[in-house]
Amino acid sequence: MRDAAPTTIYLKDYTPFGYLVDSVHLTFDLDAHATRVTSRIAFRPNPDATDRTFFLHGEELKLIRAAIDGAEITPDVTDKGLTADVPDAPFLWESEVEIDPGNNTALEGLYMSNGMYCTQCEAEGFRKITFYPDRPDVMSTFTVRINGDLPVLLSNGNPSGKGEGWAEWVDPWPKPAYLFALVAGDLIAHPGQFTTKSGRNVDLNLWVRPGDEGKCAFGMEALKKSMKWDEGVYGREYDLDVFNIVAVDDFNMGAMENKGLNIFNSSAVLASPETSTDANFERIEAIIAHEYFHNWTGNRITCRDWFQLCLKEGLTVFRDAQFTSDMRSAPVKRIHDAIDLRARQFPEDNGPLSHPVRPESFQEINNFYTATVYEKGAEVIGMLKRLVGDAAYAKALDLYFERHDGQACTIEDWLKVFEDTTGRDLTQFKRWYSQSGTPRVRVQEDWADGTYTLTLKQRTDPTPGQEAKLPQVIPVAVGLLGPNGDEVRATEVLELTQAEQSFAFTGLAAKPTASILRDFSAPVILEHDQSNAERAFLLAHDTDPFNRWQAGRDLAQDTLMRMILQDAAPDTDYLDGLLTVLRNDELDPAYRALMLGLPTQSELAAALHDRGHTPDPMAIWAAVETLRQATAQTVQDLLPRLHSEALVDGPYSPDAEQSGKRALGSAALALTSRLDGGAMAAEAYDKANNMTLQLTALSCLLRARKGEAQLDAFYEQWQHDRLVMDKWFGLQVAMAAPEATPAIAATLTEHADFNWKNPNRFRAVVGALAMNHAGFHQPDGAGYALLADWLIRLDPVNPQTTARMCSAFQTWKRYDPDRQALTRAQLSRIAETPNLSRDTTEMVSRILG
Ligand code: 0A1
Ligand code: ZN
Repeated sequence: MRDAAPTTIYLKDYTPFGYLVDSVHLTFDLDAHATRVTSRIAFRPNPDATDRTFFLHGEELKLIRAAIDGAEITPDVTDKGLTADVPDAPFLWESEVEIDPGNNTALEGLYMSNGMYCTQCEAEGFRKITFYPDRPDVMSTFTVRINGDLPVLLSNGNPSGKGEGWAEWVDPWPKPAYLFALVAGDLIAHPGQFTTKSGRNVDLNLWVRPGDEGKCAFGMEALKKSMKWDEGVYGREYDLDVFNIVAVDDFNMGAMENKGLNIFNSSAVLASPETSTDANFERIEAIIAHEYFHNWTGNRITCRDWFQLCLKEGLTVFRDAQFTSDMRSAPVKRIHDAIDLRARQFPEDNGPLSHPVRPESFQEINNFYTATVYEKGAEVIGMLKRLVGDAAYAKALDLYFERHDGQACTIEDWLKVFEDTTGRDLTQFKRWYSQSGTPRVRVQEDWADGTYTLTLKQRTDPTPGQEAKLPQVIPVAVGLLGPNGDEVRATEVLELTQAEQSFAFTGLAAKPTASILRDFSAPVILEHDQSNAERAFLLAHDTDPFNRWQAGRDLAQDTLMRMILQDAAPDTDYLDGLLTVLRNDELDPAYRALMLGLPTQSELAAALHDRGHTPDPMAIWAAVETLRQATAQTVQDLLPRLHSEALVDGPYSPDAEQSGKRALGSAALALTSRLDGGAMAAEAYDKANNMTLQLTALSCLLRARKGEAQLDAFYEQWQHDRLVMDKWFGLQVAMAAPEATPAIAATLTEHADFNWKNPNRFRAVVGALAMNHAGFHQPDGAGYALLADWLIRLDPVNPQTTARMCSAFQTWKRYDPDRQALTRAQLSRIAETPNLSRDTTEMVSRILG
């Protein structure tokens, strides 16, 4: 049974643990339903702690034996852990427990996936393996012996011995328990080698299930590139003799940075041109880099407590974004990141789940692996770098690594290295970590006597638990363009620190057009009443690629809003601007493809709500369809040539150049399908020789309400490949007509291959339902009911994935009273489910508000 009142944990209550751990020795005797875990842990009193309560976390463990300094004891055990009387001096703790990995469907702790043992310990999974102070500030070296009748037995660190049915590993770097990992199974290695800049040879291995060998090469190359990049850009070298990556099919998240033994969701590492799209390749490269970069930002320097999660995640996302920008196109990456932030983080930050980048309380930490902690956390670092400059950023990071290596740190430690290297007072900047909500910056422009004055006003709406907001430091990158399109003022970063502040640009010959928030210099909502003529001017002339794209986006949003609210026709400024962009062969194809994108329907709903209107999902959907149709007609003559861009010569490569061309070609095919009813897409489907083209063609056909034969053929072709089958499931829901979406999703959940206990498959159908805006928000509430049914079913099996998917309901208060009532009923139904997990209970109660 659950606690009646779940406990809330507060940042302000932090106290260090009463004991330090000098070493951990673990022995695993693997068995599907009765694995024995024996621990020998050397504790000593912590001189920096006052509370000497000896409490070890432990959940779902069967205690067989416990001893202190060799003498057996009987500790007090509850469902949360144990307490015992211990000496006021160093002592050896021993315990033996039994666990049941074969029945662990929550995928936290030691569990099984397709006959393979694997672990997931972040954030608090180690306590499901053995009794331990399972908190990130307790760090120790680990020695692990695995006994098991399986060919491959892996753990953290370096191998220190192996024989028939056993292997031993020593991790010399002290680490918190959340970085512990063990993998055992019938796996095949894709090997590689890396020589570090100081000449250390590292054996790399990507371990996969038999049959997946052909999907390893790209991941291995991405790993080597990441290792090289971190040496070159951050001076960070790898620190063990081996680096292992394992692909598992059942995993709640993307991947995990366990020391020397990264574990990946197979969707985040396995790739081949036939089975993966360009977007998959790009994501895989970024995730491999992300996990690898954690070796320094997360592992060597870790978090004092889970409130500091952004210390490792914000920084590591920032680093992986830098890596992707260097490997691919920096403007394209920046635009993708802004799209993603607006799609995932803004709704979170402006709704009932809003929380600071560094939260101050939680019930279940797993609910705080959020877009705010990760992506806004990375944006905060980007702002800091912009404010102090590149050289000072590099110096501060050197100091961070030098000062804090081997420590469990806080945001205060992080900011202090910047204060110490730059002399800057970051007190106000720190509000980015403590204030939730997206700041809005309103722009006012004045022009007189050769002086252009920009007045910026900032405000942040109240968020749960934070009524009043203080001004934040907002770096606003601005450039000015003259009437002929020349840049008359190069980019300058204005520091907005007050609620309202004016900035004057003098000595101008004519009234300029301002390009504001260049490169998306801060994660804010810009409120700038520009005319469409000004937007079209920026779309044609802005030298900042981000804002040039943004100008097109603003035009698109403006026309969509007028189509929705006033039944207006599609705007010609937008359509003409687009035509000019598409005709311009000097522009990167990837960039032109981005220009063809529209704000998401959910974003439009938010924009309508912001302006005091109640969004009607069907009206939004209809406007987008009409605009797409008008776009197709306007650019019709260009489409055959643009589509042919996708058919690049030579062998497939997922690099930026080829994938950019395919993105443009695919966008052209999608528009063409609106004119020819899918004829060209059917041809493209037959000719497709990689998954990007195959899936694009299939999606165009489905959107044209065709493609039944191709859908069946796709199933026949790829039935054996679970990652491709996830696409087959997901695409049908994503492309469904709004009225048909809930029924199509429901039918797919009855398909023999719908293995709902696998998070990837569950997300492919149920997650896609929540992402199909007009389909999910059907007026009869069928979408809400179906999602709730499945969340209720999944919760006892996998609380973490259930809780994460509750966020589909977070925007419910934007919609009309009928939809609100329907949503509330479903949320209440979930909340009232007996024995609901702590994870889901917390999410639903926050969403209900
Ligand atoms: N630290 C990982 C993310 C992660 C978090 C929790 C997990 O299980 C509950 C798994 C992975 C990362 O940032 O990649
Ligand atoms: Zn991470």
